[in-house]
Amino acid sequence: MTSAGVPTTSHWGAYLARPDASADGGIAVLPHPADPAPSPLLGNVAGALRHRTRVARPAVRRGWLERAARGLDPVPSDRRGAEPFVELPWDEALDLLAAELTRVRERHGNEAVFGGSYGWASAGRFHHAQSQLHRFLNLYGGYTSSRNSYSLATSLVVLPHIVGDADTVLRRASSWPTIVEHTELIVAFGGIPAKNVFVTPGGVTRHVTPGALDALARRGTEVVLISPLRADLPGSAPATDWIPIEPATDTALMLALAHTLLAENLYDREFLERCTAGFDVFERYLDGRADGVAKDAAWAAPICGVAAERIRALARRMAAARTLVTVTWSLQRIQHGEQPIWAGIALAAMLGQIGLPGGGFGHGYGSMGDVGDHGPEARLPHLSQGTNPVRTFIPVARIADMLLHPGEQYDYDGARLTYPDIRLVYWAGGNPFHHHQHLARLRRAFARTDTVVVHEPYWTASARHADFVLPVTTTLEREDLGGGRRDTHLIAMHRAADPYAEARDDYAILAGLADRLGFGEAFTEGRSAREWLVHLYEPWRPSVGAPPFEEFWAAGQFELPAGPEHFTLFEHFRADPRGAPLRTPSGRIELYSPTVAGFGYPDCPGHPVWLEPDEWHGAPAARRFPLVLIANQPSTRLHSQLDVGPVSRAAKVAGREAIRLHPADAAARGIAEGEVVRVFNDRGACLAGAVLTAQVRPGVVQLPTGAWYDPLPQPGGAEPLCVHGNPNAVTADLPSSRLSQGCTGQHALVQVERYAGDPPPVTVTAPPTLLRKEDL
Ligand SMILES: Nc1nc2c(c(=O)[nH]1)N[C@H]1C(S)=C(S)[C@@H](COP(=O)(O)OP(=O)(O)OC[C@H]3O[C@@H](n4cnc5c(=O)[nH]c(N)nc54)[C@H](O)[C@@H]3O)O[C@H]1N2
Ligand SMILES: Nc1nc2c(c(=O)[nH]1)N[C@H]1C(S)=C(S)[C@@H](COP(=O)(O)OP(=O)(O)OC[C@H]3O[C@@H](n4cnc5c(=O)[nH]c(N)nc54)[C@H](O)[C@@H]3O)O[C@H]1N2
Ligand SMILES: [Mo]
Repeated sequence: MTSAGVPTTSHWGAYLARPDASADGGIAVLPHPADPAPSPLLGNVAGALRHRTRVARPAVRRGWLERAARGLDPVPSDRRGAEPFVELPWDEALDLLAAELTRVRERHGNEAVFGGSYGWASAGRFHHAQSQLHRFLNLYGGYTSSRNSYSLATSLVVLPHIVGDADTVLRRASSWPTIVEHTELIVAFGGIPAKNVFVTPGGVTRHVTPGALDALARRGTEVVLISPLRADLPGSAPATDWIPIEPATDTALMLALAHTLLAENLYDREFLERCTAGFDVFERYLDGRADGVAKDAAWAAPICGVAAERIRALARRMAAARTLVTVTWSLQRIQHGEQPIWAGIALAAMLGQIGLPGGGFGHGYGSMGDVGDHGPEARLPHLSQGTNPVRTFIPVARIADMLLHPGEQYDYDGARLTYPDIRLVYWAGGNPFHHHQHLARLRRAFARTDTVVVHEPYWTASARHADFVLPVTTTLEREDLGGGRRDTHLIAMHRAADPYAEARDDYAILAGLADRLGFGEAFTEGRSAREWLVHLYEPWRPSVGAPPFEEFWAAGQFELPAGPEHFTLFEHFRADPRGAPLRTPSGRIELYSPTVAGFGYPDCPGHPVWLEPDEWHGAPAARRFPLVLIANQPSTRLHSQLDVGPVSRAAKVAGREAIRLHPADAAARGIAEGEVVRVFNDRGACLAGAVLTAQVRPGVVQLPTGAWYDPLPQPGGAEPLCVHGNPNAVTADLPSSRLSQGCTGQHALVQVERYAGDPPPVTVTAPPTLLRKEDL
């Protein structure tokens, strides 16, 4: 602990907080002294802590409460998100909710409760909202859950078929020090976006990627940036080449690079024979024997907007150097997102450098802070969630399909699943009205259920679309143990501020419900939150040689034992593919998977292929909606978190989220810098503030995710207009494929026009209308 403040952590890094009456929010925020590259996102914390959009008291949607007052059961309602809320004392709200949980379980069974509750919540090992909720719902008798993430669903499903598991690729990625030392050429599909690397689930104390990018620049390592956006590689990096590829066409480019290696005999046949399976099938597709079309550079050039000679030259450079092929996570967050992952691995396999220091394949450098980090791989203390007696689950991004189509069947990774009939949706620590696609459709989906419960510190769009909104504390208002993947420290998260208004910890809220439902003792095990911290810490500490709890707490942190600095993905497998096989059926890298082929999915055959998506320049819809929108991660916040914070607010243009467009596209539409524009397609529309830059490919516009959704009803049954700039107003709710059913929110076809007249005001920066019971 230092006099500078008390230690705490966040998904964007550890920091110190000090009460300071003169500062915004009454708190001063300082970077952790051990962090060489603190996140700019720290600047959102103080100004958001006491923002007027904090939820002050439990609140229930008026229409829901009125039925309850008349002794009627709740029913589906499209008034969700349109009605005022009534504030209630905690006891009344919890009594009502406990009764509703009992009704749903008795009438419809546990499967009717959707408790997937996807989302990032906050750092902290004990107060982790999803863990708390899942533990609660398991004791309640179970719930329909969700599987995988919006981040990575497609990779999580396809990687096991290609290389045996996803974890190795994600958690044992070649370390930055090894790359800095050995790599001569990085071919970065999606770039290495520096804006993203401050974030790691659970937080880190020492951010390593910014320093690694500087070191690459000093060494003069060549980096080829393949992205529609120049900003995906920091200016300091020696990007010998910016290849502003057409969005969604990376697979075609990868195939053409692979074809060039094949045609010019620049590939490593010995590696392919020793370490991969199915190259012969892939080869027949590449050279055109399979379908009559050679996937050569001339074929790819018009698809991906890169000249054929440039493709061939790049392939030759790759074969002549120690080359690392990296693919960001964004590339799999589109339709057929399996293909750039599979094709990227096939390309790296043909180069024959997988498992060699500085060579091979990487997934997520610049997507998440821990990819390439060589911090300790310690197992951190964690709260047991128990087991869920209900087996029903959905792939996470199928939420709206589930709510709209109960009883319908669908495919998933070789299985045939059925959507359950959900009557109650329970969310703690996520913002579906930020993270899901086609939000107007999600509104209709939420309208189909009886009751929606949301725990939130803030009046987010998801809170506004709920029936029960229960105010929760933020990390600064409670005590916890903090640490993330590859973190160097376990942080003693001290309380730095009193809970806002009547906010309670998720734990306390669920304990109150558990009491009413008769399993209070099983849920709390009789422990206070502080007692839980000791309970989680003490049995864990011998594994890392940490001191007793009181000592750790007073010190404010514990530095975990360091691990090796240098390691290379798949080094052991490469050295001895028989002795250290992969967990694929063949034990090798499967460039053709008989398992996937056996599923018979046209949208994900058994080897990497080029498949046209719906949302790209070549689609029929592009005639009406000619711009490809990239809806990527915001540089000014984590998703939708703290959108009301100063760093996020400062980047708004005309009060809306900034959309970047090429000056030529703007000129063609009469749009000037700083003007409000309307971004639209058949699925909806949003407003945004125009920023003109030649650093985006013409025909491409970029609007990051996370502006709080602010839907304004439109006349004539049109979809609502989000006046604030949430791109999920226009994205499509389409799965990546039948194999993985992943999120495809990264791309959407849109048109953009100048907004004529006075743009309607943003309303989400103030709370919704709140009534008292006496007002009813
Ligand atoms: N179009 C498009 N959409 C996307 C993406 C994309 O690329 N394009 N990316 C997707 C990705 S990768 C992701 S991971 C998702 C992210 O989607 P989410 O994880 O849902 O987004 P967050 O804004 O982090 O939501 C977390 C919510 O938890 C609340 N919260 C914080 N701490 C606590 C707590 O202690 N208790 C409780 N109860 N609540 C808390 C926050 O206020 C916030 O509202 O978005 C996805 N959506
Ligand atoms: N500041 C900040 N950092 C974050 C997050 C955040 O919300 N804020 N979220 C975190 C989370 S949960 C996740 S999952 C990761 C996500 O990590 P990613 O999914 O990798 O991140 P994105 O920013 O969505 O996309 C990275 C880049 O890919 C490029 N790109 C998009 N489409 C294409 C394409 O078709 N071809 C090529 N070649 N490039 C393309 C875009 O220009 C974009 O900037 O980020 C994490 N980091
Ligand atoms: Mo994510």
